[in-house]
Parts: sequence; C-alpha cells; structure tokens
Amino acid sequence: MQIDKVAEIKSAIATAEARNQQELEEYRLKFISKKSVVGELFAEMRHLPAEEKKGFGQVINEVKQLAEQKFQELIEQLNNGLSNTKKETPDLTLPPTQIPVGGIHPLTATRQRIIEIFERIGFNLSEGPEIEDDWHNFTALNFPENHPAREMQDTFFIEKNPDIALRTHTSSVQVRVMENQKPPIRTLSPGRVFRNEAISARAHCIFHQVEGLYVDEAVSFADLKQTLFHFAKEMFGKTTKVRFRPSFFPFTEPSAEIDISCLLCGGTGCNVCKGTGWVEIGGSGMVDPNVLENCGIDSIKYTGFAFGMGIERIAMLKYQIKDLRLFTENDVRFLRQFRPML
Ligand code: 2NM
Repeated sequence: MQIDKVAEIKSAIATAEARNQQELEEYRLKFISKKSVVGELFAEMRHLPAEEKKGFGQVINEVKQLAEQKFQELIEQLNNGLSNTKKETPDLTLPPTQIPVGGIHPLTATRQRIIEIFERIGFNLSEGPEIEDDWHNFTALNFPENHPAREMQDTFFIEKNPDIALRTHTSSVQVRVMENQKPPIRTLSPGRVFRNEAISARAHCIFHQVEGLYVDEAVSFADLKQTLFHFAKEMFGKTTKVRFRPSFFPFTEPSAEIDISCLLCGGTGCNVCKGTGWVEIGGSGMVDPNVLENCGIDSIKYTGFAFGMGIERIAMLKYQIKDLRLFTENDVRFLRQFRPML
C-alpha cells in the first residue's frame, strides 16, 4: 500500500513540468512544502511499528531528495526559457551600436580633389613606372650631362651603366605620353617620387607629385596662367590670389614658380607665409622645344605648358598640417581627425 503510493509520487515528480512561475509554485506546494505529499509520507511514518520505521524513513528521504533535485531543474529550465524570450524581443528604445568607420587619408583626399579639378577641364590621367631609366627621368627632359640633380645626393640609383633609378619626378611619365601619343595632349600624372634627402618636417625621401602637361598648336603662357588661376581658386577658394615668379627648370623655358596668397592670413603676413603673404605651391613653364623634339613632337608646329606640385605640400596648406612626417606615421590621433563625422 505505502510502496504503491511512493512509486506513484516518484513518477509524478519525474514527469512534472513548470512552464511559468505559477506552475513552479504549484510544484513546490505539491512536492516540497510541509503540507506536500512528501510531507504527508513523513506524517504517516508516526503510525508505523518501530521495526518498519527505519526502512520507510530511508525510502521517503530518497523521495524528498528526488523532489528537491527536480525543483532545482525546473527553476533552471524556467530561467533559461526566460532569457530566450528576452533575446527574441530586443529593446527598440536602446541607442544604436556605434560602428567604427575609417576615413580617407588626407593625401588621398587632396590627390582626388586635384584630379577632379583637372579632369573637369579636359585632362586625362597617365601613369608610369617608379623605376626609370636615365632617358625618361633626365636626358629626354633636357637635363645636362653634369646636372647636380643627376648625382648620387639626389637620386636613388638601382644600377649604374646603364643608369636605372627611382624616378625623381613624374615628368618621366609625361615623356612616355609624348613619345606614344600625338597632340593634342592634356594629361595629369599623379604618383610617388623619390629623392635622396634628409627627412624633416618639410621634406621626405618619398613623396607624391602631380604634374600636368598640355601640348597642342598655339598653347601659350596665358593658357598656363589661366589654368593655374582656375586650379588655385577651385582648390583653395574663390578669393585666392595667384602670382608667378620667374624661375628655372631644365625642361621648361620660360619657367615660373607658382605662389598663392596665404590661406591663413589672406596676405597680411603670418608665420605660415613667414610674413610675405604668399606661399609656394609648385613650379611651371612652357615645355622646352628640346623636350618636345626629344619625344618626337614637332616643336615648330606645337607648343606646350607643364606644371608640377607636391601633394604633401598642398595637403599641408589645405589642412594646416605643420609636419609632413605625420602623413606616413599612421598615428591614429592624426588619422582620426580626417574620419567622417557620425
Ligand atoms: C615642374 C615644373 C615645371 C614639367 C615638365 C614636364 C615635361 F615632361 F613636359 F617636360 N612635365 N612636368 C614641369 C615643369 C614640372 O615641377 C615642379
């Protein structure tokens, strides 16, 4: 009789379920509390003869342990179930997760803007090798045999006789364009160039240039001036003034340095322009007839202008960056400043 009852309770414990707090409480009342079926078994023990008490006591203690073990299981199951339902219904009032984003490097942004300005007035892009022979880097560009720029102090030579070197300017690209294409030529050559110079806040042995070239019939110095006026105003703002200073380059005659009115003080004089009101942005000139002839272009029929500027220098002026080494150090405190705002 008692044994049947115990078996019945054991099986009821084994199959018990608790889908919510209320069912869990029902289980507790039925199998754990003093007034539970297990509690009743303990009460019944009093009426048993002494010799049966010990054996029956062991049996109901076992049932009590089973009931408590199952209770812990039901609590665990219920808790897991609750956390699952939490995942299924996210809190839509929470602020969104911030996704970290990268930015455009200031040199890339500057190069892209320069390219955009010249592409809109009919220039295409040209590229060439970073490792050049003497002809494309120097000889075709009218550099005399003993010109100082050819010497070890400026040029990184890879081989001697015949000379192979890292290009010192992207004019070498334009020599290749003139050799391979007929005028009209309007081309822009952005790229990395290499010069054996000590690294400082203003100079690096690897830097970036953009050079432009326009060759056609009757291209004049007025075209050069107007093109660079247009560029300066697009790049630095409508109020920017431009001036040309006489200069010398082996590949152009006449040659001129290009200055713009200082962006910081607007021309009144400050430490960026060293009190002059002007800052240099590059060099330019009319392509020397020797260069055109070296590249197979008739210098009687055709004339051309060319210009070159350092992308680092333009970026430093535009963003007021005081040290050119920042461009290559990849310090996140610097790069973060060019990240898009969220
Ligand atoms: C400069 C300054 C002046 C230049 C010349 C040529 C070429 F190939 F046509 F001869 N390309 N770029 C040039 C002229 C570059 O950079 C300061």
